Amino acid sequence: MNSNVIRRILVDLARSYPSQYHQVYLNTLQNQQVRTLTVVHGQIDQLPQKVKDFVEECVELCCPDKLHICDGSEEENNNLIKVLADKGVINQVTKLENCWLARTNPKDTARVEAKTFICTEEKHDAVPRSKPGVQSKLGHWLSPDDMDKAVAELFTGCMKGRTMFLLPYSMGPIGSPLSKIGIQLTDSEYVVLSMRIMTRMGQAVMKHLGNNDFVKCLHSVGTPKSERHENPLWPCDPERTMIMHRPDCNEIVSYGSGYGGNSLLGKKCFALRIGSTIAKREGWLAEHMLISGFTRPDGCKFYITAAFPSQCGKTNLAMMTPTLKGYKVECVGDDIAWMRFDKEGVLRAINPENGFFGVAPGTNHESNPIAMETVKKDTIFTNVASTSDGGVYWEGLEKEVDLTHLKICDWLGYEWTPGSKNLSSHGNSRFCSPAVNCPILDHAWEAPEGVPVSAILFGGRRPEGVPLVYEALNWKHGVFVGASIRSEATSAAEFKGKTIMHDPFAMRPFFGYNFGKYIEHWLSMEKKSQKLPKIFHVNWFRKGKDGKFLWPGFGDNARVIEWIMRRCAGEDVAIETPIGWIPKPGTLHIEGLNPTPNMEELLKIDKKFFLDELTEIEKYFDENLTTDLPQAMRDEIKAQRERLSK
Ligand code: GTP
Ligand code: SPV
Ligand code: MN
Repeated sequence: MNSNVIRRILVDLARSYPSQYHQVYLNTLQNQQVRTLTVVHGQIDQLPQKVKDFVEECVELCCPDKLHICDGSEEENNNLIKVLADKGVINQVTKLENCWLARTNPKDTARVEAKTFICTEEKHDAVPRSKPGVQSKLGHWLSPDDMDKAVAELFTGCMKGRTMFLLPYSMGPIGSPLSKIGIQLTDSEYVVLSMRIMTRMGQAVMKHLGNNDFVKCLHSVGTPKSERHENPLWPCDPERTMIMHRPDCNEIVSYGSGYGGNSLLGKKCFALRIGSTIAKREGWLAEHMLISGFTRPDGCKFYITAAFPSQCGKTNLAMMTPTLKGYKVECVGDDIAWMRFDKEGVLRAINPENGFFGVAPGTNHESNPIAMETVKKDTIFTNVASTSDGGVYWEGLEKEVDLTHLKICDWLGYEWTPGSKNLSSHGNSRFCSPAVNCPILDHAWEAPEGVPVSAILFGGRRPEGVPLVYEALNWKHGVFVGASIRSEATSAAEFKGKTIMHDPFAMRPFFGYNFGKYIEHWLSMEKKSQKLPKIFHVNWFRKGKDGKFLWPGFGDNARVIEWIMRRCAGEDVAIETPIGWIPKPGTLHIEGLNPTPNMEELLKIDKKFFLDELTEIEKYFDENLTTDLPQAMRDEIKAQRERLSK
């Protein structure tokens, strides 16, 4: 985004459409020249030249009244907390230590996939060639001209009356050869507080940056066309929200939302969308995956990574408390993995994040005691309910909160009574906690070289047909398994209902480039010099005829991981089926489970179901990828069909 280009577009727009609306642009432009900017914190002259240029360009565009250069200190953090608390944007959760609750504008509660764009000169660098007449479901493309226009329209003067914050942040430990630096400009204090938890943010990063390049991130909660607002405490512009990425110049521009992945630009925008394009160029992988270590009673430790779509169990698996005696789980990360093969050909993973932005509903001392411990201090809760004794509440805490004696105030701020037809908390309500709060954080979680990966898991919410676990036949088949992930829609994005959606590699909302090329990139990992992890597919969400989950899940998922570890160790505990290897009867440890799960049903492979599944996947590929689908995937479909038809 070049300010001269934007200036030119603005003037052109204003000339061609002499409406009042565009007159505003001209006025803004003129005003800009006489505006002064007050730097309220930090010194602009001490910024590296490239950072200074970036800030000046964005100040000129957005016209903030003030500039605050963040140092990341506790003092700065406390001051910002006070500002937000005084305004009433956040409230203290007095029962916990230094914890806060934010209630957002009800129109700004989740990622908006339909308004997320990848901008490239060539359309098909960003999105696959779909069938004529089919709108690609694998990302949205924007031309550089359209992006410049959008930026000019949306951002001109959008920070008037506000403070612009400059946040230097590192994805990955500061200084690690695998880490990358971003500079985010934002007009939201809430975003500053959250980014300080989710990334390594502050002065140390700026020092380390020097005059090197960085990912440029511009964010504004926006100014709605009509200044009227349902919730003045949470300004946003839902009608005009746009999240734009320019991989060729490492730029992210996000307008109109202050929530989660839309506004904490280090996470999905940088670590996945821009990250995946950098990874493609440099020969590594940026994935929507948890990373955790499993230790057996004999001391043998394996690290796994797992890609499940949003709200499908990554955080819970990453920090689970195993119900199998003598097993230990340690957490490296719960959402994003950057992985590359080292000189010895071992795949190594780092977690580029510094905190957890986890789903609140469903979290309790039984399902995830480690998360409950993690959120006890220094946490920002968003869109959960509050209790009259200064605590928090959400669906799943029924047995832990005294609902008969306490008053509950729901996520919208209204009094809430148990049994009410409305939920107390938004389905995508979250906790934002520093990683260091996690009592089972792995000792190597910040190791600059990353941890060695033995197995890669894929999975999703599949109420029907898909077994509890199966192992891919080989790497190529595993890539096909990843490309074929389907899962029930959740409230992490704007989709309503529980339709089964395609979510290849759990990355559908996060691809930074053409998914066909992404598959090729995965296939290219198969080299003699590289030891490939085994690939598995898991499904904790299969339901019985009564509509209940057949598998207890959570800590009992350790039983499935235990089987996976045995496969990684080369044990003969599997039988081959047309879709892959499943546990030999009796090899998956279910002892002690009450009631005994219906393993026959959980591991059942219905050929008809999988033939239909294959037809659906082939149709999806044909419609959405056409010629961009690598031949290897067609070969996998053919081979799987043959195996199923025998
Ligand atoms: P994102 O942060 O959106 O990427 O989600 P995630 O993949 O980390 O999902 P998370 O672990 O937060 O789980 C999402 C929801 O699924 C929560 O309500 C959990 O309680 C529920 N869940 C997680 N694991 C299991 C499981 O093993 N069984 C069942 N039945 N539910 C689970
Ligand atoms: C997800 O939706 O996968 C998340 C939450 O992890 S957000 O950061 O909002 O993308
Ligand atoms: Mn996620």
